[in-house]
Amino acid sequence: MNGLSPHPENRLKKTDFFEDPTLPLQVYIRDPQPEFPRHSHGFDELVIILKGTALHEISGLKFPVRAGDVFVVSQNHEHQYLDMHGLALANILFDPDTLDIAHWDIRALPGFHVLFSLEPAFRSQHNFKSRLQLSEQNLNRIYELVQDLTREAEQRNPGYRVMAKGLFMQLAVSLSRAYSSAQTEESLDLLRVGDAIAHIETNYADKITLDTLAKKSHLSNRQFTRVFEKCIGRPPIAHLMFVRCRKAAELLINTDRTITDIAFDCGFSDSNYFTRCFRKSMNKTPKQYRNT
Ligand code: RM4
Ligand code: NI
Repeated sequence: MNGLSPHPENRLKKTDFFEDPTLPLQVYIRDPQPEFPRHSHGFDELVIILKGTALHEISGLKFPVRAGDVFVVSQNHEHQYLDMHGLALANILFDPDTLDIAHWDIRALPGFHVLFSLEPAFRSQHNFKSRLQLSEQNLNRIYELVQDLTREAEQRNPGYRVMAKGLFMQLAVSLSRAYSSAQTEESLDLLRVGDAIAHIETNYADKITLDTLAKKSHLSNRQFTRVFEKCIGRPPIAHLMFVRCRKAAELLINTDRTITDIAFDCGFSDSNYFTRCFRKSMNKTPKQYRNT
Protein backbone atom coordinates (compact mmCIF):
# COMPACT_ATOMS: atom_id res chain seq x y z
CA MET A 1 0.00 0.00 0.00
CA ASN A 2 1.52 3.31 -1.03
CA GLY A 3 -0.83 5.52 1.00
CA LEU A 4 -2.11 7.34 -2.05
CA SER A 5 -5.85 7.67 -2.17
CA PRO A 6 -7.58 4.92 -4.13
CA HIS A 7 -10.89 6.79 -3.68
CA PRO A 8 -10.68 10.16 -5.39
CA GLU A 9 -14.17 11.00 -4.10
CA ASN A 10 -12.70 11.18 -0.57
CA ARG A 11 -10.07 13.66 -1.63
CA LEU A 12 -10.80 17.01 0.02
CA LYS A 13 -10.49 19.94 -2.36
CA LYS A 14 -8.82 23.25 -1.64
CA THR A 15 -11.83 25.14 -2.98
CA ASP A 16 -14.10 23.45 -0.43
CA PHE A 17 -11.88 23.98 2.61
CA PHE A 18 -10.00 27.26 2.10
CA GLU A 19 -12.50 29.95 3.07
CA ASP A 20 -10.48 32.78 1.54
CA PRO A 21 -9.42 31.94 -2.04
CA THR A 22 -6.70 34.61 -1.88
CA LEU A 23 -4.99 33.06 1.15
CA PRO A 24 -3.16 29.73 0.75
CA LEU A 25 -3.78 28.96 4.43
CA GLN A 26 -6.72 27.90 6.56
CA VAL A 27 -6.87 27.14 10.27
CA TYR A 28 -9.48 24.89 11.86
CA ILE A 29 -9.55 24.28 15.59
CA ARG A 30 -11.28 20.95 16.07
CA ASP A 31 -12.30 20.91 19.74
CA PRO A 32 -13.39 18.20 19.79
CA GLN A 33 -12.35 16.59 16.52
CA PRO A 34 -15.62 15.08 15.25
CA GLU A 35 -15.80 11.66 13.60
CA PHE A 36 -14.57 12.16 10.03
CA PRO A 37 -14.27 9.44 7.41
CA ARG A 38 -10.93 8.39 5.92
CA HIS A 39 -9.80 10.95 3.33
CA SER A 40 -6.86 12.54 1.53
CA HIS A 41 -6.39 16.20 0.52
CA GLY A 42 -5.22 18.36 -2.34
CA PHE A 43 -3.24 20.39 0.23
CA ASP A 44 -0.91 19.74 3.18
CA GLU A 45 -2.07 19.68 6.76
CA LEU A 46 0.04 20.74 9.76
CA VAL A 47 -1.57 19.01 12.74
CA ILE A 48 -0.98 20.00 16.37
CA ILE A 49 -2.68 17.71 18.87
CA LEU A 50 -4.00 19.95 21.66
CA LYS A 51 -5.81 17.54 23.95
CA GLY A 52 -6.71 13.90 24.37
CA THR A 53 -5.61 10.79 22.50
CA ALA A 54 -6.55 8.81 19.39
CA LEU A 55 -5.29 6.26 16.97
CA HIS A 56 -4.14 7.98 13.80
CA GLU A 57 -4.48 5.82 10.74
CA ILE A 58 -2.26 7.10 7.95
CA SER A 59 -1.00 5.41 4.79
CA GLY A 60 -2.56 2.16 6.01
CA LEU A 61 -0.74 2.12 9.38
CA LYS A 62 -2.00 3.07 12.84
CA PHE A 63 -0.11 5.17 15.37
CA PRO A 64 -1.29 6.41 18.79
CA VAL A 65 -1.28 10.22 19.06
CA ARG A 66 -1.61 12.46 22.12
CA ALA A 67 -1.49 16.10 23.23
CA GLY A 68 1.76 17.77 22.13
CA ASP A 69 2.28 15.65 18.99
CA VAL A 70 2.92 17.63 15.81
CA PHE A 71 3.08 16.22 12.30
CA VAL A 72 2.46 17.07 8.68
CA VAL A 73 -0.03 15.11 6.58
CA SER A 74 1.21 15.57 3.03
CA GLN A 75 -1.02 15.87 -0.01
CA ASN A 76 -2.62 12.67 -1.22
CA HIS A 77 -1.86 10.66 1.92
CA GLU A 78 -5.01 9.02 3.25
CA HIS A 79 -5.73 9.39 6.93
CA GLN A 80 -8.34 9.17 9.65
CA TYR A 81 -8.61 9.45 13.46
CA LEU A 82 -9.98 6.40 15.27
CA ASP A 83 -10.62 5.54 18.89
CA MET A 84 -10.72 9.21 19.89
CA HIS A 85 -10.70 10.14 23.60
CA GLY A 86 -11.26 13.86 24.09
CA LEU A 87 -9.20 14.56 20.97
CA ALA A 88 -8.78 18.24 20.11
CA LEU A 89 -6.41 19.51 17.44
CA ALA A 90 -5.33 22.54 15.48
CA ASN A 91 -5.45 21.78 11.81
CA ILE A 92 -3.51 24.22 9.66
CA LEU A 93 -4.20 23.56 6.01
CA PHE A 94 -1.74 25.05 3.57
CA ASP A 95 -0.95 24.97 -0.10
CA PRO A 96 2.81 24.30 -0.13
CA ASP A 97 3.34 25.56 -3.67
CA THR A 98 1.67 28.94 -3.28
CA LEU A 99 2.84 29.51 0.28
CA ASP A 100 6.43 28.68 -0.66
CA ILE A 101 7.80 28.42 2.86
CA ALA A 102 11.16 26.84 2.05
CA HIS A 103 13.00 30.09 1.59
CA TRP A 104 15.64 32.21 3.25
CA ASP A 105 17.36 30.77 6.30
CA ILE A 106 14.56 28.40 7.32
CA ARG A 107 16.47 26.00 5.06
CA ALA A 108 19.43 26.21 7.44
CA LEU A 109 17.36 24.50 10.16
CA PRO A 110 17.77 20.69 10.19
CA GLY A 111 14.42 20.40 12.01
CA PHE A 112 12.66 22.11 9.12
CA HIS A 113 13.72 19.39 6.66
CA VAL A 114 12.72 16.76 9.17
CA LEU A 115 9.29 18.15 10.00
CA PHE A 116 8.17 18.95 6.47
CA SER A 117 9.84 16.25 4.36
CA LEU A 118 11.83 13.59 6.19
CA GLU A 119 9.39 12.62 8.94
CA PRO A 120 6.40 12.31 6.55
CA ALA A 121 8.54 10.15 4.22
CA PHE A 122 9.94 7.90 6.98
CA ARG A 123 6.94 7.80 9.29
CA SER A 124 5.92 4.25 8.49
CA GLN A 125 9.46 2.89 8.72
CA HIS A 126 9.95 4.58 12.08
CA ASN A 127 6.57 3.66 13.49
CA PHE A 128 5.92 7.35 14.05
CA LYS A 129 8.66 7.39 16.72
CA SER A 130 10.34 10.28 14.93
CA ARG A 131 7.42 12.68 15.27
CA LEU A 132 7.79 15.97 17.08
CA GLN A 133 6.48 15.98 20.65
CA LEU A 134 6.12 19.36 22.32
CA SER A 135 6.46 19.94 26.06
CA GLU A 136 3.41 21.43 27.74
CA GLN A 137 5.12 24.81 27.89
CA ASN A 138 6.06 24.75 24.20
CA LEU A 139 2.58 23.60 23.25
CA ASN A 140 1.08 26.62 25.03
CA ARG A 141 3.38 29.01 23.21
CA ILE A 142 2.68 27.37 19.87
CA TYR A 143 -1.03 27.49 20.54
CA GLU A 144 -0.81 31.27 21.09
CA LEU A 145 0.73 31.64 17.62
CA VAL A 146 -2.05 29.51 16.16
CA GLN A 147 -4.62 31.78 17.77
CA ASP A 148 -2.95 34.90 16.37
CA LEU A 149 -2.93 33.28 12.96
CA THR A 150 -6.63 32.38 13.24
CA ARG A 151 -7.50 35.95 14.23
CA GLU A 152 -5.59 37.46 11.29
CA ALA A 153 -7.21 35.10 8.81
CA GLU A 154 -10.70 35.75 10.21
CA GLN A 155 -10.58 39.53 10.63
CA ARG A 156 -8.98 40.22 7.25
CA ASN A 157 -7.69 43.66 8.20
CA PRO A 158 -5.43 45.28 5.58
CA GLY A 159 -2.11 43.44 5.60
CA TYR A 160 -3.66 40.21 6.91
CA ARG A 161 -2.11 38.05 4.21
CA VAL A 162 1.42 39.15 5.06
CA MET A 163 0.66 38.78 8.77
CA ALA A 164 -0.82 35.32 8.22
CA LYS A 165 2.17 34.16 6.22
CA GLY A 166 4.51 35.74 8.78
CA LEU A 167 2.79 33.93 11.62
CA PHE A 168 2.83 30.66 9.71
CA MET A 169 6.58 31.10 9.11
CA GLN A 170 7.05 31.84 12.80
CA LEU A 171 5.20 28.65 13.63
CA ALA A 172 7.28 26.68 11.14
CA VAL A 173 10.55 28.01 12.60
CA SER A 174 9.48 27.50 16.22
CA LEU A 175 8.41 23.94 15.49
CA SER A 176 11.58 23.23 13.51
CA ARG A 177 13.69 24.52 16.39
CA ALA A 178 11.71 22.44 18.87
CA TYR A 179 12.48 19.37 16.78
CA SER A 180 16.20 19.87 17.42
CA SER A 181 15.76 18.87 21.06
CA ALA A 182 14.08 15.59 20.05
CA GLN A 183 15.60 12.60 21.80
CA THR A 184 14.43 9.31 20.26
CA GLU A 185 16.93 7.33 18.16
CA GLU A 186 14.62 7.64 15.16
CA SER A 187 14.45 11.44 15.47
CA LEU A 188 18.21 11.65 15.84
CA ASP A 189 18.61 9.69 12.59
CA LEU A 190 16.37 12.08 10.71
CA LEU A 191 18.04 15.10 12.29
CA ARG A 192 21.39 13.88 10.98
CA VAL A 193 20.04 13.74 7.45
CA GLY A 194 18.32 17.12 7.98
CA ASP A 195 21.69 18.42 9.12
CA ALA A 196 23.35 17.28 5.88
CA ILE A 197 20.64 19.00 3.82
CA ALA A 198 20.99 22.17 5.89
CA HIS A 199 24.78 21.94 5.44
CA ILE A 200 24.34 22.10 1.65
CA GLU A 201 22.11 25.15 2.02
CA THR A 202 24.66 27.08 4.06
CA ASN A 203 27.95 25.88 2.56
CA TYR A 204 27.11 25.43 -1.13
CA ALA A 205 29.87 27.88 -2.07
CA ASP A 206 32.56 25.61 -0.58
CA LYS A 207 33.80 22.21 -1.59
CA ILE A 208 31.31 19.55 -0.49
CA THR A 209 31.73 15.84 -1.18
CA LEU A 210 29.47 12.84 -0.70
CA ASP A 211 31.91 11.68 1.99
CA THR A 212 31.52 14.89 4.02
CA LEU A 213 27.73 14.71 3.85
CA ALA A 214 27.50 11.01 4.67
CA LYS A 215 29.89 11.49 7.60
CA LYS A 216 27.73 14.32 8.94
CA SER A 217 24.77 11.99 8.96
CA HIS A 218 26.70 9.07 10.46
CA LEU A 219 25.64 6.80 7.60
CA SER A 220 27.65 4.95 4.97
CA ASN A 221 27.80 6.66 1.55
CA ARG A 222 25.37 4.08 0.17
CA GLN A 223 22.86 4.34 3.00
CA PHE A 224 23.06 8.12 2.95
CA THR A 225 22.47 8.29 -0.79
CA ARG A 226 19.46 5.98 -0.50
CA VAL A 227 17.87 7.91 2.38
CA PHE A 228 18.59 11.24 0.75
CA GLU A 229 17.14 10.27 -2.60
CA LYS A 230 14.03 8.91 -0.96
CA CYS A 231 13.31 12.26 0.72
CA ILE A 232 14.59 14.79 -1.75
CA GLY A 233 13.98 12.98 -5.01
CA ARG A 234 17.56 13.33 -6.30
CA PRO A 235 20.96 12.03 -5.21
CA PRO A 236 23.01 14.24 -2.85
CA ILE A 237 25.51 15.63 -5.35
CA ALA A 238 22.79 16.32 -7.93
CA HIS A 239 20.97 18.20 -5.17
CA LEU A 240 24.09 20.19 -4.33
CA MET A 241 24.35 21.20 -8.01
CA PHE A 242 20.68 22.14 -8.00
CA VAL A 243 21.10 24.35 -4.92
CA ARG A 244 24.17 26.00 -6.47
CA CYS A 245 22.22 26.72 -9.66
CA ARG A 246 19.30 28.10 -7.67
CA LYS A 247 21.67 30.51 -5.89
CA ALA A 248 23.33 31.39 -9.19
CA ALA A 249 19.92 32.17 -10.70
CA GLU A 250 19.31 34.68 -7.88
CA LEU A 251 22.66 36.35 -8.50
CA LEU A 252 22.08 36.48 -12.27
CA ILE A 253 18.86 38.39 -11.74
CA ASN A 254 19.88 40.59 -8.81
CA THR A 255 23.52 41.52 -9.52
CA ASP A 256 25.73 42.65 -12.40
CA ARG A 257 28.47 40.16 -11.60
CA THR A 258 29.90 38.31 -14.56
CA ILE A 259 28.84 34.73 -15.23
CA THR A 260 32.32 33.47 -14.38
CA ASP A 261 32.28 35.32 -11.04
CA ILE A 262 28.85 33.95 -10.25
CA ALA A 263 30.01 30.42 -11.06
CA PHE A 264 32.85 30.82 -8.52
CA ASP A 265 30.59 32.52 -5.95
CA CYS A 266 28.32 29.49 -6.02
CA GLY A 267 31.00 26.84 -5.62
CA PHE A 268 31.67 25.89 -9.27
CA SER A 269 35.34 25.73 -10.12
CA ASP A 270 34.80 25.89 -13.87
CA SER A 271 32.38 28.18 -15.70
CA ASN A 272 31.76 25.77 -18.61
CA TYR A 273 30.71 23.11 -16.18
CA PHE A 274 28.52 25.70 -14.46
CA THR A 275 26.80 26.53 -17.76
CA ARG A 276 26.11 22.85 -18.44
CA CYS A 277 24.67 22.26 -14.96
CA PHE A 278 22.62 25.42 -15.11
CA ARG A 279 21.09 24.52 -18.43
CA LYS A 280 20.17 21.11 -17.06
CA SER A 281 18.39 22.51 -13.98
CA MET A 282 16.86 25.67 -15.44
CA ASN A 283 16.40 24.76 -19.11
CA LYS A 284 18.22 27.94 -20.08
CA THR A 285 21.83 29.05 -20.25
CA PRO A 286 22.90 31.56 -17.57
CA LYS A 287 23.01 34.25 -20.26
CA GLN A 288 19.48 33.50 -21.49
CA TYR A 289 18.26 33.38 -17.89
CA ARG A 290 19.72 36.81 -17.18
CA ASN A 291 18.21 38.32 -20.30
CA THR A 292 14.64 37.12 -19.79
C1 RM4 B 1 -11.38 17.29 9.55
C2 RM4 B 1 -10.15 16.53 9.95
C3 RM4 B 1 -9.34 16.28 8.72
C4 RM4 B 1 -9.13 17.52 7.90
C5 RM4 B 1 -10.42 18.24 7.63
C6 RM4 B 1 -10.19 19.55 6.89
O1 RM4 B 1 -12.17 17.58 10.68
O2 RM4 B 1 -9.39 17.22 10.92
O3 RM4 B 1 -8.10 15.66 8.97
O4 RM4 B 1 -8.52 17.16 6.68
O5 RM4 B 1 -11.06 18.47 8.85
NI1 NI C 1 -7.15 15.47 6.96
